[in-house]
Amino acid sequence: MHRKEDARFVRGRGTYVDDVNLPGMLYGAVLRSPYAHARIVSIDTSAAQAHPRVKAVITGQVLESLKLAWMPTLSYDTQAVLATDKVRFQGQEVAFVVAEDKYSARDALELIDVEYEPLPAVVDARKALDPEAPVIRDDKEGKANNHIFDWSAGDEAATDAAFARAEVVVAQDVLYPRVHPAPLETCGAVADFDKVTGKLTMWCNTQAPHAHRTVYALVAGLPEHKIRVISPDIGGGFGNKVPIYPGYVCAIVGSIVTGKPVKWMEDRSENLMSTGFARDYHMHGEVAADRDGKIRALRVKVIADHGAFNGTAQPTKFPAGFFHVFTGSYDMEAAHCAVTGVYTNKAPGGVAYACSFRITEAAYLVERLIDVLAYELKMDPAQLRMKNLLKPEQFPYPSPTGWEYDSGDYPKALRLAMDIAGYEELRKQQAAELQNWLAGDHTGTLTGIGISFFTEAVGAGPRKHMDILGLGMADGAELRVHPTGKGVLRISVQSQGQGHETTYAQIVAEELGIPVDDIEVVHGDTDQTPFGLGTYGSRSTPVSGAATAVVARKVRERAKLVASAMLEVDEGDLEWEKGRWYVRGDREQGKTIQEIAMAAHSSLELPDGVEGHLDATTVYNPPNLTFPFGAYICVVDVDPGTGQVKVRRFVAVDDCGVRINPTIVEGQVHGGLADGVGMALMQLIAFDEDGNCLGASFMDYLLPTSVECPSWELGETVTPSPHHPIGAKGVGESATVGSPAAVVNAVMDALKPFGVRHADMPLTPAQVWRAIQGRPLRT
Ligand code: MCN
Ligand code: CUN
Repeated sequence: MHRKEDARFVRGRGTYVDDVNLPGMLYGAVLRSPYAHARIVSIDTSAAQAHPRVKAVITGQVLESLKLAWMPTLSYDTQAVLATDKVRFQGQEVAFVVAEDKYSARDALELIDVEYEPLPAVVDARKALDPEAPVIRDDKEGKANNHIFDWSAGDEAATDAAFARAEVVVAQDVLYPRVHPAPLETCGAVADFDKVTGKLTMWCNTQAPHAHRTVYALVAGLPEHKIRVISPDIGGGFGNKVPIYPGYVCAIVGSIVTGKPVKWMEDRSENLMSTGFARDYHMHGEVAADRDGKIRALRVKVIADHGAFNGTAQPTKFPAGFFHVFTGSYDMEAAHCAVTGVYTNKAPGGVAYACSFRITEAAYLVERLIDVLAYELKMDPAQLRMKNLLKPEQFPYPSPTGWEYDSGDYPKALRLAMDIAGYEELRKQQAAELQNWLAGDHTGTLTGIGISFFTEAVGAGPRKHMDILGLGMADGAELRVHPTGKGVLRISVQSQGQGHETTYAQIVAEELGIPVDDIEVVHGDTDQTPFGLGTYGSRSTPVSGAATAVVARKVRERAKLVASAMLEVDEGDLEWEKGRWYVRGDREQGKTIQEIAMAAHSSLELPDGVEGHLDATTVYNPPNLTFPFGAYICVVDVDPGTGQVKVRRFVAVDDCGVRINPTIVEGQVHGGLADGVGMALMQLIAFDEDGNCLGASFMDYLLPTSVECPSWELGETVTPSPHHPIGAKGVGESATVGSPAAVVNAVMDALKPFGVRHADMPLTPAQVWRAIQGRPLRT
């Protein structure tokens, strides 16, 4: 089925935040710090105030008087809305100008005179805890270093014992560098505070409207029922639109101060420089194994760069997100990871870009380690994986770090990917090609074949274990069937391009037999939808998708009672088939869901205790996460002369359980694969030693295009989730989680004859070329 929402998108009729224009609306612009670390000596706003079209200039000092200079982050830290004492990263918000048009607002920024006293910056996370490192967060009482948290998972003693016994131990430092989700639409908001009603309406492209509303209520002290957050069409989120940014708060304050609606939209550089980035994990991984390749244990130490404010969004109990699924898809005795989070003079964030709460980092690490082990043991990486993959009969599988994988058939997925790729044949071609190279024919490129196998944990989450800022992660859903049999579904999650208006209508259609075009999905408006924590961590299908199936089943049960009154039979005598209840043994005697809907609203006398109308509500608290998985194979051509990498082929076999809309799933996978190729080969938010951001435009921060992407070759297996009402697992981040390792493994495979075991992403031509310099080709 085609996506319903595309009817407006392909006609250019979507409504994005920047399309919201209110009468009398003013425009805001943010003055940002040119320094990564500096003390603010003074701020003179008088010239800006005097600009004829400027309506307000807000500084940290103004906010301080309103007790709004600092706001809580989603990780129980604090973040400056506008800097008061110091600036702590380049691009940090220093002042906010509100003017009659956006050009005047920008012009007025240049009239603000800020005197800074530059301080040394902490750029390398691995040096953040050095005793001589400047202290970034001296706003926190008694804080004398840049330490945020230490967190660990797994059994350390058992892991150490397994390492002590091991025949083979290999270690590898692996960096997952800082990247940025870079959605095409940048972040923005229109805040409209009505002084008469005391109601704040906030149009803003957030992925989590309800969570934002609650946080605004807590921060600004506004009553929650007087806040309406509307998240209209969104041009891509990828996790970038989960946090609350200072710009949003400034827009709200601007509206309160001026009494007019205030619009704030970032430009591209502001988005890349100051909003939620992703990754920045410095990982040291070790694997213990037998000489025949049987893995015994994994041990990992991580330094996590969280930037200047700990603004990541992850369930409270898990400061490193779900990184502790780093044992991946493999069977082993023991595992342990220790993660240390540190402050640096960089933009805050850390959990974004289809991260699955840090599973991207975890999957990349373990898949690199497996290849490093294969390199040392001189084993084929596919064989090594097959030897260690979990077996179907091990599910539900309790992992050494505390997860319970719900279902899977891993060897089948890997075998299918190998068959689609023609793996054995590829290896033969590669060997022949290498012989030519060794014989002196250096005219062509070198083939590399890379495999990755990933397991994700998505659908946060069981309320018992998971909350964000104390808010449990259950999702509400409401379904109302009108008298004529048309339905409205209201859900708490919000689409940034994933096609929710289609897929959730499909779930209702499947459960009730109402045509999919007769169901409207309402989302993204806190006044119109039930509470829920929003879209991220591929949780919509596992949580809100389940809520949708459950609420539709409740309506079906209600319809049964109405049908029993209509047919004058006992409800126990009714059978369901898609779209109607009928009398068991007499198929002719039945009522369609549309007939039942009309009757439910009519004068028909209903049995005692049965309410009229046809609707239901539910709150779904998932019993467990869902564990999608996949097997990816990438084939690259590497030119040793230039370091250029071309992705020749990419095979992706995904298993996300039952697929609601196969086309949308394929689209999700295509997008994620492009993301993975981009991260592996070209994307990087880099900094110089003073903390200047070097990646703040699309000239420097390279996104992949169709030119760099091959024609994806997809395959699928279907292992339903046993605990999800329709057996579906999330898929929105799978390909981004799984694909970088396949690309990097492929490039390393091509470089193996040069004796190269590992090089860090992004594998730009320069990075690849450097890795092989001074290394003669050998077998
Ligand atoms: N789906 C399906 N069958 C399944 C699983 C999913 O048909 N078994 C469909 C779903 O119904 C939904 C889509 O696939 O329409 C993605 O579902 P899901 O995996 O539940 O992920 P979410 O809807 O929660 O989306 C979030 C996820 C995340 S966290 C990021 S980051 C990301 C991603 O989605 N950001 C995206 N994909 C994106 N796609 C677009 N176009 N834009 C983004 O910003
Ligand atoms: Cu981590 S990026 Mo998605 O969960 O919105």
